[in-house]
Amino acid sequence: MHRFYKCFLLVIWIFIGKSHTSAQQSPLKVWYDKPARQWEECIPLGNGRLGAMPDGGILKENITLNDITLWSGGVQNADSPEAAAYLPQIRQLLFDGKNDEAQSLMYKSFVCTGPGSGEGRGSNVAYGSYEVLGNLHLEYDYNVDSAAVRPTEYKRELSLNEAIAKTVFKVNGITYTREYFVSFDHDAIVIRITAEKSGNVNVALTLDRPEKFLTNAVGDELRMEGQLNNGTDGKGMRYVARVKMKAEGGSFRAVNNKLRLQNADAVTIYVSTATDYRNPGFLQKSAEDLAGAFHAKYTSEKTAHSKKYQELFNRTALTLGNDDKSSLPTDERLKAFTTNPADPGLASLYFQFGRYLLICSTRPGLIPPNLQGLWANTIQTPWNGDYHLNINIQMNHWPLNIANLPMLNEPFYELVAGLVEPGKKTAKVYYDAEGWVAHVITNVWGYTSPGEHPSWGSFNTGSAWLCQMLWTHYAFTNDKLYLEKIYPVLRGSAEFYLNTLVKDHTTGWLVTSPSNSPENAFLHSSGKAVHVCMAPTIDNQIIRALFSYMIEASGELKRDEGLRTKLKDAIKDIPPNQIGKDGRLMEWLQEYQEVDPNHRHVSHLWGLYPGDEISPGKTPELAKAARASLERRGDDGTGWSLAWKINLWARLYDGERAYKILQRFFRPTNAQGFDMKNGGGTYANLFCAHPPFQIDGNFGATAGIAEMLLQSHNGYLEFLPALPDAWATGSFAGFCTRGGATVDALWENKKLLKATITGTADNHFEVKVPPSAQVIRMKKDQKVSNLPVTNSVKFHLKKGERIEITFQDK
Ligand code: FUC
Repeated sequence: MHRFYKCFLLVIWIFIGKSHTSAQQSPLKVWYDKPARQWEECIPLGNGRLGAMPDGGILKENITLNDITLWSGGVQNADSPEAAAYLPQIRQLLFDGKNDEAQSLMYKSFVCTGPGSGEGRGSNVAYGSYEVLGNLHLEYDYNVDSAAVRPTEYKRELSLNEAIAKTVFKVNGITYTREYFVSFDHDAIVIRITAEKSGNVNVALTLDRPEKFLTNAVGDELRMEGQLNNGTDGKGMRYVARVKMKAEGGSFRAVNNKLRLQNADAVTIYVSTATDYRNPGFLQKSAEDLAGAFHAKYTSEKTAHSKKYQELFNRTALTLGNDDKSSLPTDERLKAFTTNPADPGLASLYFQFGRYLLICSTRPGLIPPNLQGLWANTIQTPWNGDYHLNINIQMNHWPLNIANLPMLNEPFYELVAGLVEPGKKTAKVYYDAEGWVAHVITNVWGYTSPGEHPSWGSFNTGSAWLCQMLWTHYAFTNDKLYLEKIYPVLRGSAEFYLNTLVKDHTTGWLVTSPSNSPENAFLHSSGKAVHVCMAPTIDNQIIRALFSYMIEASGELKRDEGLRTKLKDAIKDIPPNQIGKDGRLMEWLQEYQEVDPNHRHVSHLWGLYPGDEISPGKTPELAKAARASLERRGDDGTGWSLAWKINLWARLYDGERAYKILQRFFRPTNAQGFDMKNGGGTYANLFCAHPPFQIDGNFGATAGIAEMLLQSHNGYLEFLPALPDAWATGSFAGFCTRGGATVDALWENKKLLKATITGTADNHFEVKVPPSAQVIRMKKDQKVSNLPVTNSVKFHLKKGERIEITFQDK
């Protein structure tokens, strides 16, 4: 290895060693040399509530505005009271192998009342849709004829280190600079425009949205207000957006729906928004937010903003090798990666971009990132921009534990906890069962009924999957107070499945019925493509996980002994994972032939990831079968499907294959519209393309990159379990592990050199020593011990205690 690079790594390591919380590889930039030509080329900014996406246009600029709470629709009762009456008959048909008939009956009976999600176009029905807040239009004048405006030295960039975007260019020899951020300090959007030469800033502002708005200049403020459709009496959510300019010099006028500033030296524009979602004082609140930002000094606001953001962002660092290609504009860099993936810096940038997106799209006290995080540019967001429970909302939260953003679990917890009450009703109405359940889709209004079409809408194990996510957060934090908090949610979910599992007389197993393997169909003996079935593999894996967590939690908290006994009995009868004649892990209880062998959902591999019941070490036969299934599904897919496969290959310890999928995942696209098969890729602004844009893929791949470097689901820490050659030398800091610790690591030529584990909770830990290495030294509390060669090292850490392990080649 080059000597310089070695020194560089050492310096990074010392830096990391000092305090991983302040460590950060730098600088992390996404950048372009031209304005955005479509929305998916715009830089996304956000502060967990407000979003802004400037296109960086020269004469005209559009900034798409978002507020994560802005939803049409409203609370409704979509439970169908007749459904439960059909349940025995549907189940009997399934026991009799008449899945086609069971399905026909379900299509008639086991759906919601009303239009449900409106087939994914629910903005005008009660289900509602996440909607764009509006568009801020800026018109610029450069004191020359607009036809003569020829910008040079154009650059548009986002600093991930600061959460600030910038557009810089020259017109007529004058440098113009625009800075944009969505303040984590005063909860407002801030845009500052300066010209190198005084008196050269000319800008006019208007504010609108595609419908349901009224914009007026009120004094020197531009105000847009409106009310969305709730799908019943039309009187849905109310919102307000306010814009104000702070001019430095020049002449300002506010007329009708326009603010105009001429010949100023500089201007700072402030935007605040609010909705009445759980916020009756929203008008007042938005006025206060605007005033707070407006009266702060720009430089202080900017510094305070970045500082608050960095409290979260700087909790990890990652280097995967050289970052030479950062000199390419990001869109060019993506293109280059398709032909030559020797750009390890792109993966580390993407990892940190994923963390950036998560920090920007949710915050404690609010709601979790939706299908598009917080960014949408239409009234009818694809699939209503809602929360899908059969992969999407879960994937959105995959990185938060390992990538050290534990505080962002809170909005997710709140959303799930909010489903318990409506979900209890749904459980009673459809299944006559205790406990709570949600089906495939939910929104900010607590929707728990099945969707309007049972082929996808009747899958009900998503709610148990939500519980698995809640539990996983506990596994990472070992926080007993949090366990107390989630316990009732888990218990209610376990009660539901305990109540609804039925005994299959042929096998004696306890099965879910009716169900489906998310969105996939099989060829039934009737010759028809059928979705409806009993006990698809994913159900068995998820319910087994839920029951085992509940057994552990109730034991830990010394509660519900009776329930614990029941769960212990039931868990033994849940169908095991089965391997088919072709060596693949079976997706269904029977060895059906799937209609689409390359289907994007890889649901039956849930037990491999995100679950933990299949692993090459613990269950080698099942891992082999999972591999065979994955081979058959192929290496292509939609954005989130590719992201899931990265995690799955990582769990199979196949770093090269995971990297190959990452290369496919980074394939540049500007796709508009829907592609349900193999259209996955990455837009120029690094948003993931399903297509359309869906943020789950961003978060899934972020988690996948981390999963290639550190795993802890087997009860011990595994370093570099799926390291591709492309990342032969690198380091990370501040990753989190199950048990409650943060972890730093340094490696070279694919050999682990050093690891540091710092307790965030009191616990026992075990580190698996990579096969080619041996531990030479452990240092804890300044006490150094030289160790004999073993396969693993075990130690106890108290919160705040740190252990340093040095490795060398055998
Ligand atoms: C699930 C997936 C689709 C899409 C949608 C939002 O239904 O099967 O691919 O991601 O959610």
